[in-house]
Amino acid sequence: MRIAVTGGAGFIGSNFVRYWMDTNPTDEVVVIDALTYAGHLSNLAGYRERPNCQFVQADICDYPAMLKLLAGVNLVVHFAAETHVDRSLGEFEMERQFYRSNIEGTASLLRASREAGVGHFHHVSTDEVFGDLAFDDPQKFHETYPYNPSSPYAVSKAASDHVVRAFAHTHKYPITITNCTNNYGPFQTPEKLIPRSIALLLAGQKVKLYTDAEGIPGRNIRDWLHVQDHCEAIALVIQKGRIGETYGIGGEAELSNYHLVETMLDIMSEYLDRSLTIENSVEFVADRPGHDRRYAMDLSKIKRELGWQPRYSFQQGFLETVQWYTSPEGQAWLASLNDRTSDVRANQEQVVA
Ligand code: NAD
Ligand code: TDX
Repeated sequence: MRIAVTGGAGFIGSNFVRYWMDTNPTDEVVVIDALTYAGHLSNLAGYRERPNCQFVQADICDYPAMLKLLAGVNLVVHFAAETHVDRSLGEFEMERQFYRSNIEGTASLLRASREAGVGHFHHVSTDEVFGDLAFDDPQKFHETYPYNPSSPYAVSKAASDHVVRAFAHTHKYPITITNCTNNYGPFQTPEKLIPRSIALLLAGQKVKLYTDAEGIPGRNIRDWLHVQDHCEAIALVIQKGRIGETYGIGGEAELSNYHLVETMLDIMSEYLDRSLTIENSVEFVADRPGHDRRYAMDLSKIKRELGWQPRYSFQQGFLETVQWYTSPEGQAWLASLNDRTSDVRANQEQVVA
């Protein structure tokens, strides 16, 4: 089998390439990635060099290039996207890039896949398409929950889901879609909460905890899933899921950002051999505009149909993750990104308490 993975030099895409090559060692894998600020070839070290792996730097919006690359491919797994919410809230040139890559890019890739005769297209999406949940809402997001995206990033991913479904409907094209909650694990660009905070602590700086209008820091809740579990779930949906269906994926590990940072400080205190506390290591900073309160995914469908559930407990997965970023490998990886990874909020964050 020959598979193409878009966004395969990014965080989840690269973890997926390694997972797929480990579990399907005879498959040929074509990795397609534009290498934006979020794509790092070092994420694929040890895999990219193998004879059954081909890396191509290309933009998914480039239809002729996609058509050529997808010749002979059986399966497309589509991760490529602009993914950082804070960037989507920045300058219009940045916001526009979300619509271009995530919507136009998905549409162009779908057309090229069909034209090239690719037999299955898997679209990787997010639970942010559903908007947010109240802190005390007993209901979680599920596959038929109404779409209500609230940031340009979420809008672009919601639109991409619709593009995929409409294309499948119109052309009877075989697709599957997954909507997943927040991922964590190795090789995540240090703009997202977990790697950004670890990188700040390693540099002797303070974690920036977004603080709401009522002055409550770190109140927002996310449902955290280890990236390895996400990769396993995607592979299962591809191999055993029903064509045309959508599956929700999540970690069943809802945590406030405050609680997550406290746990991180405990683990990092041991590593740095000094007591890190909220008081000495965290700055409460102005909130993200329109900050979604809470995300959580109901896993009934994927459990019932495919027997999947996360393997990692948050405690174990998070400990291993912090250990990876503080390991020589993790620190070398972080150091190698310094010139390329722009932190959109750096030097702009207003301390509020
Ligand atoms: P990431 O930002 O780490 O990686 C994205 C990759 O896509 C990068 O390698 C980048 O170079 C590439 N890319 C961007 N635009 C491109 C283009 N026009 N053409 C080709 N390549 C392009 O993202 P991630 O966190 O690994 O997310 C991967 C996918 O999973 C995204 O579709 C995202 O919406 C989805 N997702 C992410 C999470 C999460 O918590 N990170 C959760 C649910 C779903
Ligand atoms: O420095 C920070 N301080 C802080 O308090 C950062 C970077 C974030 N936060 C808060 C905002 C969120 O409540 O932490 C939470 C997590 O923020 P992000 O890591 O930016 O993730 P989020 O906005 O929840 O979106 C993520 O999950 C869904 C991914 O970036 C998306 O690509 C994915 O679709």
